[in-house]
Amino acid sequence: MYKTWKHTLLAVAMAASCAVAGAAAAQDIKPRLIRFGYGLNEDSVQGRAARHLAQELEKLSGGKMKMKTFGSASLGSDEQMQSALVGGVQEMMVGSTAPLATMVKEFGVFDLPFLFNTDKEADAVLDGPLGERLLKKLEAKGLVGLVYWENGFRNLTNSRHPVVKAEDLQGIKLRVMQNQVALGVFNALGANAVPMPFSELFTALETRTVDGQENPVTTIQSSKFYEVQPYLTMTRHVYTPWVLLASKKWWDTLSADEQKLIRQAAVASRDFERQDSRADSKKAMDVLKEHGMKVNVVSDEEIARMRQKVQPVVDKYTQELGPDLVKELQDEIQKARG
Ligand code: TK8
Repeated sequence: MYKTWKHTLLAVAMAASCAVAGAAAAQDIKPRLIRFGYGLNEDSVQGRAARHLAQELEKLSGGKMKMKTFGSASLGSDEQMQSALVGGVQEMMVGSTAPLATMVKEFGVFDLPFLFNTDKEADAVLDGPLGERLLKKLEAKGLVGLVYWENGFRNLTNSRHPVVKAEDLQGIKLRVMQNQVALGVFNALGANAVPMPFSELFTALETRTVDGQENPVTTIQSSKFYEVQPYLTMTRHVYTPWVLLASKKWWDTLSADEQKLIRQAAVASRDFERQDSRADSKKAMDVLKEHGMKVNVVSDEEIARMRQKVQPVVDKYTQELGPDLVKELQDEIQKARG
């Protein structure tokens, strides 16, 4: 009897010390429940990476930090979640850079079209000093920017007709992300740009409140836009990232150890997500074709024409966002091109 009791005690003590060692000297880690929201559905790149993040954090913290993930904008659209984080009523989220531009205007640079050619260039710039500096700027606004996930190169879908040249956009009501740059760019291309939160997009397409939208193929597939959008035009007109965010109000209540663990888990989720996104893009194209989407690729000559058409708007927003910032971005892309 005594012996069993002693053994049990020993086992408990050992298990406890293992857990503490696993949690990297985290004596001061309190049990936490972190609500993590995202806009796409559970069966998407965001959903898979959110679950990876939650698992990573639970592992790193020896089970003390628990994350519950909420997909399909069930905690709100990107814009609403941003406000909830600022107010400290939600802990974490992932969302697009576009709506962040209303708080830190510099995030609008990622809506300038035809900057990046490859995802490698995007990784280099986002993980480099420029990407870091933009994340830092969020702190004064009540948000902690942790890492960039890949949303990806965006392509166009619509329910009216194939878009082969810019003129085909004439009269197309096109949903765009909510900032001035995205709006200006698509109006310059001839579309009738309508800013709208992503969470309202499927219904708007289905009811024909709008005719089209633009997103990476991974999202066109996971959000089932193929059900309501017969035409897909490969434009790769812009590469947009997602940002992993924490509420600054909440972040400041965490211990240094807890903050470190979240940062570690964030980096792990980023690496997982980018790999998954790139593998999934290839699969998504097949699925879209299987579902009968008519796909066309815009020719290089036509892309050059589109570039010319948007140039005045790009010049205008370069002035507004900061010519030095845009120059630095272009220089970093050149450097990454080698
Ligand atoms: C999801 C959005 C989405 C974005 C958009 O909440 O709004 O079109 O591409 O991924 O952040």
